[in-house]
Amino acid sequence: MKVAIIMGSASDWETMSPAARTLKEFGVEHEVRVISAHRTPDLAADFAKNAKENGFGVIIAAAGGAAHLGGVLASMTTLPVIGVPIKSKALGGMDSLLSIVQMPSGIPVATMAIDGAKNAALYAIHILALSDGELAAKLDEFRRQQTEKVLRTTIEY
Ligand code: RP5
Repeated sequence: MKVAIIMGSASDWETMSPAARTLKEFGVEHEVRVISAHRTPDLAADFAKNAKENGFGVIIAAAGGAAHLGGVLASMTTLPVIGVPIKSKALGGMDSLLSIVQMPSGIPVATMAIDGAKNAALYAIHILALSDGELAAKLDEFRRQQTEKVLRTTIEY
């Protein structure tokens, strides 16, 4: 199953590229697209309604400001949607965070940290790994190496 990385604007790409990089490192097929809940609402609806039959298993939705993208996509699919609040110029991303996290009961969106692109990819991998043993083994190895790295860390002072 593929992962979709959907961004409200091309200006989100710099923040979101680590998500694509992480998926690539894990060998997870993915597509990156710009779809805006406000500027291209018809496209957003079309994408969400057809995402499952188009082979997607998880949708990552990144947006800043009035960040309704994840919620709008989630309202039209039962695929898991992971929201990434993008740091905004005016309010530092608090607007994005609150727009994504405060979903009405019944339409969940898993909300990452502000600019949390890498964790969004990892969370998507966690979901796919539930039904993919090879991916689950890669995730275990990633965790093992991450732990090793921390244990080897020394501070010079
Ligand atoms: C949101 O508005 C986008 O997700 C982006 O984070 C923000 C600014 O978009 P641009 O004005 O740079 O296109 O919709």
